[in-house]
Amino acid sequence: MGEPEDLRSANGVLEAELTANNVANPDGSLRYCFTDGEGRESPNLRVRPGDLVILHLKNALSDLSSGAVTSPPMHSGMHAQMAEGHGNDPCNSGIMSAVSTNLHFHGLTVPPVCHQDDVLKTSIQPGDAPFEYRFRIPDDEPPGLYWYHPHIHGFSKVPILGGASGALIVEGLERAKMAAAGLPERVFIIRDLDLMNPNAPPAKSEPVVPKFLIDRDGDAANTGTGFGKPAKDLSINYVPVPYPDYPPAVIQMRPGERQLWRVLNASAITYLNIAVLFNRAPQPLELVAMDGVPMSHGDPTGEAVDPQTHLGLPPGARAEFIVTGPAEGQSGLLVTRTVDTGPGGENDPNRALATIVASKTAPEPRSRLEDSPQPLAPDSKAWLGSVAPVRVRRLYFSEKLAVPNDPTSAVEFYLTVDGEEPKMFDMSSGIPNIVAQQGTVEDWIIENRSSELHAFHIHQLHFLLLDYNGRPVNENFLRDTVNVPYFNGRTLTYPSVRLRMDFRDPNIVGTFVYHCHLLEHEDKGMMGSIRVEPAHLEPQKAAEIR
Ligand SMILES: [Cu+2]
Repeated sequence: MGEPEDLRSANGVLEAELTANNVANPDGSLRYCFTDGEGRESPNLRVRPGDLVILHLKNALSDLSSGAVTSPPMHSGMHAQMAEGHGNDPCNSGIMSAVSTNLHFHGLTVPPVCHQDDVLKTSIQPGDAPFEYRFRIPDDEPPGLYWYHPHIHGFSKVPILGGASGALIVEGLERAKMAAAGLPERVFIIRDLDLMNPNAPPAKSEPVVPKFLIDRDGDAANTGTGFGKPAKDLSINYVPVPYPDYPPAVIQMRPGERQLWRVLNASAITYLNIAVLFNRAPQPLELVAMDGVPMSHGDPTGEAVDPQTHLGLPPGARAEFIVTGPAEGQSGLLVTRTVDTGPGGENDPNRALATIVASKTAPEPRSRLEDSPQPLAPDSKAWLGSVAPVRVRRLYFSEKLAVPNDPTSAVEFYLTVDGEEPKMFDMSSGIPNIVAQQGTVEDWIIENRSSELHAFHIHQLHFLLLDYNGRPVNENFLRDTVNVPYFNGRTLTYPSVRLRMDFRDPNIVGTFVYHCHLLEHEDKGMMGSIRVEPAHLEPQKAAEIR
């Protein structure tokens, strides 16, 4: 199995062309991809803190929706914007359609402004001149795995499902975690795609054959058994591992070799729970970083790695961990274990992703971490867990039928600030749902009032998971995406997570979004916006001028 090719910064600059392409296969499946000037597919963008990133993004998308003859559906705010004469300014066009594109740099703490990391207004149309992204990787960006993907609200699921995503690696993880020094590294991008064999019965080897049901999104519903037809197929580095037999990809390693694996869940809707098995026994995965941030980053108490036997990764999440290869002659398996998405969720069954084959002649990985790195200076900011929040906010996920008495009507998805009326996110609204102040820290309690799992993600910053379902979790790492457990209808309170949100970074002043990272939920309204005001404004003043 191949790995994405590397585009590395040189002399402090990474400059590349990226073209958004799509194609409809004869079987009707849609494939999306970013290619660089040399035709490399979804390359790894490798940068260092302080580097300048310049990307020339060209939109070469065509409208693949069946029977499309006229212009694609356009965002409701478009006409008003056009009337104001914004025309085709990609920074303010207001056009968000199936053929629009842009880039979001998931996890990076770069400013939420056009040409950097804005998704509220930035939209590039086919025929537009190449659009320039130009931003600096902050000097204090934690080293680790980030990623890029388009983020056109209402149209994010199809391109991601089609493969439009790639890794962005901030080098220097070994400077924060000496355990990784000198190790060869691998990048594994797991994506989901529409089922290649949707009508096939489950493999005979499955111990149970659950009844096939459809959830409210129209996907294969959670069977609660760990088996049966998945909602989506998975691929690893674009090698599909399709239902029903899940023919695994192949990962070659030298016997007993230690490697750093960087795993990204770039799925549109599929939750992963990654494990490595030798002879069916789970192996320790020495967790080094989550969501692009090294374990105990900024926490002076910890250098040790965290041994886990499985790693839950909602769509959008990343894990970087050290794997020790099988002995010669022994074979291993990279699998995802089943994820209980709730009675309203989709089916994410147990399945293999790749066999791990140990051989003395396995090719060495292309990249290797530095042998004797300069240790990273400790984070100058206090550990998030020890900073007092200035306030507590409550938000909740919920779902509702568009026509309450009609079970066949569309489902609307909401992410609401408690006390407000649940509404699908409105791109044309200039009023943020939340106003916060730079320099502060807040606690957000996020409830799930629906019967399916959701994945909370916020742009531009990381948070600390404090409580999961009311219980303290004592995590020594940060996340930018987290599962919010489903409501089973039997508890007196709704399930929730408590997150400590970090607004201390001066880079993140401006307006940006938070949303469910199941993209069909985001597309159907499960999103909100937050404006972070500069520190010199009193919060009350900030609210008045919004
Ligand atoms: Cu969701």
